[in-house]
Amino acid sequence: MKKDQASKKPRVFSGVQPSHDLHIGNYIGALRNWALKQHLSDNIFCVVDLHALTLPEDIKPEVLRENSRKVAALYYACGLDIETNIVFIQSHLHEHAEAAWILNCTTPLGWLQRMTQFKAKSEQAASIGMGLLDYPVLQAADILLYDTDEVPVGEDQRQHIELTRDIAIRFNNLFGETFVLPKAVIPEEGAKVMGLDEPEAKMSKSVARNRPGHAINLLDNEKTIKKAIMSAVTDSEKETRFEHASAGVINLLTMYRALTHESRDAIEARFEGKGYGFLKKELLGAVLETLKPIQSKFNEIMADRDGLERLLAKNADAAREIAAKTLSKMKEATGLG
Ligand code: ATP
Ligand code: LTN
Repeated sequence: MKKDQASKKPRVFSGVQPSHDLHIGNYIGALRNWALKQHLSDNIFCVVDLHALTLPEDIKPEVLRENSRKVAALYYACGLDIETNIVFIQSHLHEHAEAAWILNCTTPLGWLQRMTQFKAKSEQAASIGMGLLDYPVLQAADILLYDTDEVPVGEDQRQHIELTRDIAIRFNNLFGETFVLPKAVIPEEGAKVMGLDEPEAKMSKSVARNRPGHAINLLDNEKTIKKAIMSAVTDSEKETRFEHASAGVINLLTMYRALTHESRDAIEARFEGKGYGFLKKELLGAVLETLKPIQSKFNEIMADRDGLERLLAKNADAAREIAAKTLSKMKEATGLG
């Protein structure tokens, strides 16, 4: 479906699961980019707590509820303007689950069984609920309910956004033009930050929870961050270069570049012949400089809990106004309601 041509800025929608503490990979791959380009678009950012429930053994109810507020506060602390962005908690609206059910009925099972994230997570989980398989359909509902044009995410989400397009196309073919087709927006640098202790694997919240030194969490203190960076895996070479270095060294350089916005040439010149200890020290400085204002803004927002609750309730109303319209189109098209 074409949006009103005269209409305004592109609609941006994205979200993060409030499953565990957010890390620097979430920031570099997603949150930071939301803030950087916020003035160019009409933005909705969701704390996807229904998604966090797909591995229910992983998270206690009171922790999930508190994490949802913390993640919303972090969205703002990472630079989103409170006045111009809609930040809300997914489960505050019933429309997402309802739209997901309708899309479930038009999405072939095989499409979901092919998702690499489902395969990886189901291998690790002790027991697998239907929600884990259905996760990308709920994600498609999130995106499609808001006539989304762009979805800024890290590399690991590319497949889910492509699936969202397929789900939208199939629904449009079956029931008439209903959905805008969204596209993924993935950063050139830092779309896949790797684990500090295992640079062959993506830095991940669920891994970080059980492995100190895997990630740098956005709310970590200086001592913890220093320890994680100083013990990051590198190699026995001495070349501090983007090309032909080991995965660990490339990861540290990539984080450094993403945080400082310096060019590759400038970075290689700075670190030439200096050894990895120097690189780690400089990276530590860049990380602390980035996280300090984020942490203090976060603390400020969390100190006014009532204010935060009121803001989230107001934003849920604003989101509902948009989502309800699309859901009623879906119901109309399918003969429901
Ligand atoms: P989990 O381990 O619980 O799946 P996660 O660390 O993979 O969590 P998500 O909530 O799945 O984080 O992702 C939130 C956003 O951060 C998404 O846009 C995702 O693409 C991005 N992201 C996650 N991990 C990384 C990473 N290591 N590097 C860059 N971007 C990332
Ligand atoms: N699956 C995403 C989280 C997510 C999301 C969304 C991202 C749920 N719904 C809609 C973008 C748009 C993840 O990052 N793990």
